[in-house]
Amino acid sequence: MTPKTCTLVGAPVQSGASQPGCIMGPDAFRTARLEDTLVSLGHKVDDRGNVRPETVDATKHSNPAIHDLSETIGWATALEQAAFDAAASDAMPIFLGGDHSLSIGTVPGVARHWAEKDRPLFALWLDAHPDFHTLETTGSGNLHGTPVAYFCGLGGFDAYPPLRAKVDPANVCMLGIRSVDPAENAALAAARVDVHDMRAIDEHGIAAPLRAFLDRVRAANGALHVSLDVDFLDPAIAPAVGTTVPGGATFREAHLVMEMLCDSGLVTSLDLVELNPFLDERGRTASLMVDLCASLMGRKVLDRPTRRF
Ligand code: NNH
Ligand code: MN
Ligand code: MN
Ligand code: MN
Repeated sequence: MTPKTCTLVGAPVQSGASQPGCIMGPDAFRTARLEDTLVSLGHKVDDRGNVRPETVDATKHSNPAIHDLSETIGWATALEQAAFDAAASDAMPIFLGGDHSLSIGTVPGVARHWAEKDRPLFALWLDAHPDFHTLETTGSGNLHGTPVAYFCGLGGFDAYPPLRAKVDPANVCMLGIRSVDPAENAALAAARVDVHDMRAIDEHGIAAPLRAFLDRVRAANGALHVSLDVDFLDPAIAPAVGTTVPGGATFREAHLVMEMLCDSGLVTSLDLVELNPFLDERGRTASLMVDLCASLMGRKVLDRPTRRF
């Protein structure tokens, strides 16, 4: 892989989740030696430290389940700008979460950058959940369940910052899905998002839908943002997440996704989200996430290409 500059942007957001702990995520990724790992693969690393949220006036919403709305908006506003700035060079931004509500800022920020370059942004959502609620439909009120519906430009987000660049829902691919709320199911179908649940992955493997998606990104000369939620992974290998769902991606399925993404050369930015170090076992989840990032950034078993059948 051609050497890159990786821009690390810490986003210790936890207002979008129900339990505290994601605030420690960026420090855990740094402790798990993310920077050294990237350097050992030949990349330069520019760690910009942690973003600080904007202060936002207290905001209320008619949905009584919603909590920490102003704090989450404050993060989204700061992260949209930080993501736009980080994408503005040739560097590859890597956002260190933080719960998944950080993508309310990071994805629109990188989308604004690519819109200026006249390239469509695609998003690969690796998650147990589609995170496709609006402020009206969320029943848990946990705003980490809303980023995709927001950045796809759905209605029902008057309280969030006005979207400056959206992602076409047809350019979103989801893999690993196994927990979908009824309102999300209806909205995903209406928006025609390319969703591959675990049942489809059991049946067809994970490589086929990913290859088809990457072909679409390449054909459109698109940029590609990857959002990796810890709960994409099976909880047996990745316990450090507040919302474990059984039946997730195996160790090899997850690495294969990252290896194929690396070979594609298409990935332009990455979120590493939902790591809750308070729930980890001797750092194994943080280390696995760093190893997956290494596979994405060029770590290989063999240094010559393996024959493809
Ligand atoms: N759909 C559920 C909700 O809105 C779960 C969202 N939780 C996540 N998403 N961890 O990735 O509360
Ligand atoms: Mn998520
Ligand atoms: Mn999830
Ligand atoms: Mn598909």
